Amino acid sequence: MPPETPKATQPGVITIERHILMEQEKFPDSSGALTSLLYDIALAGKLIASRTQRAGLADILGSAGHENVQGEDVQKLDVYAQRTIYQLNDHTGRLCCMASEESKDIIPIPEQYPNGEYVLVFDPLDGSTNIDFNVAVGTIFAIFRRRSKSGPGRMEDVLQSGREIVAGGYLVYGSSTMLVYTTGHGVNGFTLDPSIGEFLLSHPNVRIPDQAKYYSVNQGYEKYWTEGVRRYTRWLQGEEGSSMSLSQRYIGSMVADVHRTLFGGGVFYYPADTKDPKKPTGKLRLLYEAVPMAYVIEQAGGYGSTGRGPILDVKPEALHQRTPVFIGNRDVVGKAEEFIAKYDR
Ligand code: AHM
Ligand code: MG
Repeated sequence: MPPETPKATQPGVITIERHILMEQEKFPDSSGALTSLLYDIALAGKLIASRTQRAGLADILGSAGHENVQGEDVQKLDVYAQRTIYQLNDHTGRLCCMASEESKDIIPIPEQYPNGEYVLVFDPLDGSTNIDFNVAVGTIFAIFRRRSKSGPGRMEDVLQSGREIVAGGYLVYGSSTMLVYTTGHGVNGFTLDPSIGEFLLSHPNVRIPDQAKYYSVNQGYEKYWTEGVRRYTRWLQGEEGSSMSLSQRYIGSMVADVHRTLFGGGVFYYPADTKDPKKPTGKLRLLYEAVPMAYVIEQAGGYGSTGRGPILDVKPEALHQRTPVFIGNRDVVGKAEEFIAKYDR
């Protein structure tokens, strides 16, 4: 008997490479640049994960000895993460520029390399103050199509609203390393199998649970909050006429806090406060933190708000612009908007 021709079946194990290619097949006219870009981000994630897991061993713990553009102490792993993402992407001809939380200005593509059609914005190592305590940290990214026609990328290419994103997501370096991303067709999560060095699809078509479970905020800053945010927090605790009573969790790494919110349900928020007069709109940055995470959560059925409207609608005016952030279940985040509209005029 001649051997049977194998039939095409659903693959048992889907690597991130295969998944990205399967996504690309939905767009027959695509150049493949976005596919390769996403794959390079996954590769950067593997390199950063391997470094963070050795953080206590190599001479990489602690401060690199200088401040970043936000006036914060730069950790050595921040430097490594920034360099890794930059070096994997500077020469590929896919990007016309990059922008990072750790760089004051737009990061140009070196002259000897071609400029491409996309823009990459990223926070190379979010939550890095937690590194010394072996707490989960992460990388956040978003990809936009350039607006200018050609040549080096310009400010107009970077300052786009979240509605213009073509892909976004994050990596969380926790008890395992995960990559969660979306190209606007649902959210998928991949877990790094360290024994084979591959991201495998572990969480297909992620949806935020209907039932909210946790609220997540730095409650140590309550004295700096507005009346609306204070009352909202009491509502989450079951007061102010609320029928829900949520548990509180706060890691202090946005990626990890939003990751838990995405899979566990609830709300993560970092509101505007009066703690630092230089940061009246809170600590988190619109482009590198709020927008990509809001994009992921909305793609998973949730909602991201500034407290007064959708984060994705905000048109950035400056590279390092900050914004209040409320991210989680649609109804729970919507309630924050109600309290803020009522009490914080
Ligand atoms: P970073 O990008 O410098 O690490 O700062 C952002 C981090 C977020 O991950 C986290 O949500 C927030 O800072 C925690 O700030 P705080 O310590 O004020 O609660
Ligand atoms: Mg950050």
